[in-house]
Amino acid sequence: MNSNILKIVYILLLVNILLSCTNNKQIAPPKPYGVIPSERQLQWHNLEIYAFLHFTTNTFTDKEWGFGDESPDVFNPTNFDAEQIIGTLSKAGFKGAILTAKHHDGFCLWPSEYTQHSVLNSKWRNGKGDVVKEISDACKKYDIKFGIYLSPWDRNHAEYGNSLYISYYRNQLTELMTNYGDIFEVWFDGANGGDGYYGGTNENRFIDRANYYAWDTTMAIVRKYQPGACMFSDAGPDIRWVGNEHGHAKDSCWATYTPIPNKGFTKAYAGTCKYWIGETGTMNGEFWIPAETDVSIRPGWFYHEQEDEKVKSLEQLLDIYFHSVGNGTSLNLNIPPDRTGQIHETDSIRLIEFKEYLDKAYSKDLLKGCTVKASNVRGRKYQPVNLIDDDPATYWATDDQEKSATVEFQLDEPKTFNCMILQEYIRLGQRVTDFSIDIFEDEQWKEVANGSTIGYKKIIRFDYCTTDMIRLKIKNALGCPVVSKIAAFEIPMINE
Ligand code: FUL
Repeated sequence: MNSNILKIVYILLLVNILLSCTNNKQIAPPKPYGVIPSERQLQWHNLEIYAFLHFTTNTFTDKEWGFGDESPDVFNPTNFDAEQIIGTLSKAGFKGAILTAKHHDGFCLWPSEYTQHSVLNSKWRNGKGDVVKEISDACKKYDIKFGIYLSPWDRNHAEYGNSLYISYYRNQLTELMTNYGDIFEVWFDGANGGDGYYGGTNENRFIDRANYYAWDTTMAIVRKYQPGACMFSDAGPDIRWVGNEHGHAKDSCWATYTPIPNKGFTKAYAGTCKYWIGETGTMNGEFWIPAETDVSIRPGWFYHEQEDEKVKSLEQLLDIYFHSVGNGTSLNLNIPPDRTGQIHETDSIRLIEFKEYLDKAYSKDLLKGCTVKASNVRGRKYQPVNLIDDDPATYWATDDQEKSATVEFQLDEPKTFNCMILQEYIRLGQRVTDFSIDIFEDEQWKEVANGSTIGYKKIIRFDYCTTDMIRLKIKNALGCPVVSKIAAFEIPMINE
């Protein structure tokens, strides 16, 4: 070997060593952008679909809001079966259930130590029953998370409006937080104060919404006994109301949120904030308070026989699903047990249809195994191939200064699809503000869909298209894009 060849070999070796050093250099992950979710919120995001169970004396009196003067005797389900209720939810793919332990009428579904106005004095199971216990036990059996709704407003209680009631409410909250195992969500309703029975006085009682519940102290009970539970109200602190009851979040939806108090209030609590902002949240908001979309499968929240014909159709449920889960919120779908104390057959059939549709829709991710390349990659650990693996802990990220970038997906053959799912790696905050999905057709890129936010999840639907090259174009983001998942599906048509 002459000396020139030797020199070239040495140089090549050196270049190789240098290159592998750069590749192996640990490049720091992006810094979190803005506020980020807590561990309990991350757990909650992953649930995506859970159920509301509205059940109380209203089920038997055919009301939506009981006045508070109902005799406990009216609560008498003929064949209460918690396992039928929770088993049905489990079969339908639901991950949690939130029970109205007490609605505005004040009747308690558990034998509370602090009142006689409960199952204790009902005919049901000769006063020995406990709906909260049976539902929470069934949740444990079916591995479904269990949540509690405890109405702050109580139209039965004689002391509602003064401080004695606040002690009562907190005692009840403590009972529920300590006697029924792990709770994943506690639901604080913003509907508070007005007319009621109030121990027989039958009057109007209005409360000082800003101070009456001393929410910070009341909520501390939940944090103390159930640190893993998320608290819901119009203003959080963990989950916000989506601001409507028809099941839609806005297409542009932020998990970040700055609750704005109503006029005359200095702080935003349940029932005291501009709740309609919940539909979009707040870009660059002060807190991470994602939205829950709550809506009923029937016109009312409680079961009414005359609504048996009005159970939402599969098309309606899917419309709700795509506008709630599809916009990064969780769906809390109310399925009210009927007078037997079970989920009505019509509702249960619909839930199974819903599950079957989603299973079919998501049965084949067309991006699996494709070749991926990005216009910018932060480093070896942040390759775009992370977008198509099944590991939610890996993600594609760009260099800090790159707020727009593209990723191309080369399929091995043309495929037809009409839906894509995108997910940001929200542990590092919500970032994307503008994106599109393009396909390569007739020798050029063509936009087939676009959106603004992605967040925990964005499900985007469009007309069927066929291609072997797809592009995700992040047009803008608040910080460098950090995206963990992208998938493409051919989903069955639905008539909305
Ligand atoms: C509202 C209540 O007044 C309804 O009865 C229902 O419980 C719904 C989920 O929240 O504010």
